[in-house]
Amino acid sequence: MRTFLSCALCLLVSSQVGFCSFWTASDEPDPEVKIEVLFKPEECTRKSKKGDLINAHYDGFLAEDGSQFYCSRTDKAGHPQWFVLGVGQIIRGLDVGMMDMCPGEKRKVTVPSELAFGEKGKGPVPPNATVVFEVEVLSVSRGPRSMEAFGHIDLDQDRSLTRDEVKEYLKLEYEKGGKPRDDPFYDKIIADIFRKSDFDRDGVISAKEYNIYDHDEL
Ligand SMILES: [Ca+2]
Ligand SMILES: [Ca+2]
Repeated sequence: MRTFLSCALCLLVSSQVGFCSFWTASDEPDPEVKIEVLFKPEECTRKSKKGDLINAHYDGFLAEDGSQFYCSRTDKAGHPQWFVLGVGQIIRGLDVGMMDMCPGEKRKVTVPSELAFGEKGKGPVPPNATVVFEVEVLSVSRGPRSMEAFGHIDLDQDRSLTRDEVKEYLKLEYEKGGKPRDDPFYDKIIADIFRKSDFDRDGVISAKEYNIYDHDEL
């Protein structure tokens, strides 16, 4: 049975391909997603692209009456959310609407229902609702999901990733970017990655689990 807790919803329901599965319908950017840039930092170190690991806040509103149905700043203890961009971990409209964003950038993204919660709606989102997200990207880093990256992460080359292997990889990536972080920082990302990717909960991410969305990069 599919369980969708709230609208945090699709955004966080990466392991359940179902409600979110309409993202596979097309890989073309959809002209119906409307993007307004609210703030763009002067310096842009890296622009988000498919497969990147993103850390962001997003607030969700109904276009019809402006009522708020999700707020990442107060829900989930106010932690910004981690997700991989462009692979169906978030609603299709945001996968499209959050491309090419710089760390620090803020956007207002208006998403038609067919690229959001569809004709059924979800929780507080009624059927056929256009939704508006105000998103703020906090960090953009190279995502875990390419088989090339898998090979780099898998230090002992046994075709599965342990937490230690993932941690080593993240450390290297952040050090390369000139921003080494402390252990709790990495542990939080790793917990999130394993929650979303270790489908059989055996404590390692197999090549199949790792690459479940990325058929086009095989
Ligand atoms: Ca390994
Ligand atoms: Ca596993």
